[in-house]
Amino acid sequence: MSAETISKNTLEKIASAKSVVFFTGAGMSAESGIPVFRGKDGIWNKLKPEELANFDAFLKNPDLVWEWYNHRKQIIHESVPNKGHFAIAEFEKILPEVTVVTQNIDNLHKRAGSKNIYELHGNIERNFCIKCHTYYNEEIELTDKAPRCKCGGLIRPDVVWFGEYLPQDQFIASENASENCDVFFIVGTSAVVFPAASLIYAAKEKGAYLVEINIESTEASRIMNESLYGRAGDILPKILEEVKNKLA
Ligand code: BJW
Repeated sequence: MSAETISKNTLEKIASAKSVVFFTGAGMSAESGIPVFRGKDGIWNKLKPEELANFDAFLKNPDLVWEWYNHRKQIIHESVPNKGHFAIAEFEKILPEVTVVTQNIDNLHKRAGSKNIYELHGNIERNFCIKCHTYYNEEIELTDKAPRCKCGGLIRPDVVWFGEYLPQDQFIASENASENCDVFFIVGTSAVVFPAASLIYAAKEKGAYLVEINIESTEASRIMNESLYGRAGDILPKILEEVKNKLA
């Protein structure tokens, strides 16, 4: 269905929901100028994930991986939340319980004002030493070379690379929210990376109403109750407006 027509049933489900989850991916931040991973303009078309987004790649070439994260950190620092992020933050004010479960590492939900956020793939603002696990946050300078900890160990960004476990507290809390929500939004994700994408199926299994917002269909589209095709920054404010009218 196009963004112009959000079904009456979907609006009613949202307006009467006790608990809503927004599960978000890179497409959520695309309109903020942060590139997505897959698809025609995706990062992985030009760069190989196996050379950059795994621990062995970091050990083999720490400076290259560090430089790539610095570059992305700069893009993220210069970006601001878009209308979609703000709409989700606003939903928190009008619905009883809203949880954001994000695969993004960019902090934009927080900067838009969302409070109840779980980060499945870490956060680019944090860094830690791979040897002694000391955390370094704002103190890290954006240098070309991978910095070293006082103990001599390499410092890496606190993000989840392929083959690494997700932060268990964030994943368990996300699973709990997904299994207990009435409406589960899937926004701007290709839904191909696991275990994050398993939350979509967990929510479905427990009877949540599933609404997808994406510019194109995804791996998970076939199990949606409603798919809204268009930009998250256009569709989310429209849904917010219509839900507000319904609740007024
Ligand atoms: C818009 C829009 C707009 C655009 N509006 N929409 C086979 C081989 C090897 C591994 C595996 C395998 N099978 C399964 C695995 C496991 C692997 C995995 O899932 N791989 C698959 C890709 C095959 N998973 C893992 O390794 C995970 N860990 C794990 O499984 O641990 C257990 C384990 C431990 C030890 C040994 C073995 C297993 C970890 C996954 C970590 C993912 N990390 C990354 C990088 C994070 C740091 C960084 O940013 O650099 O996370 S990869 C990347 O993908 C990033 C994202 O969070 C994640 C998901 O991508 P996302 O968000 O969906 O973005 P895109 O680009 O894919 O999609 C964007 C969407 O937006 C598109 O649909 C567009 O259409 C849409 N869009 N503009 C609305 N304006």
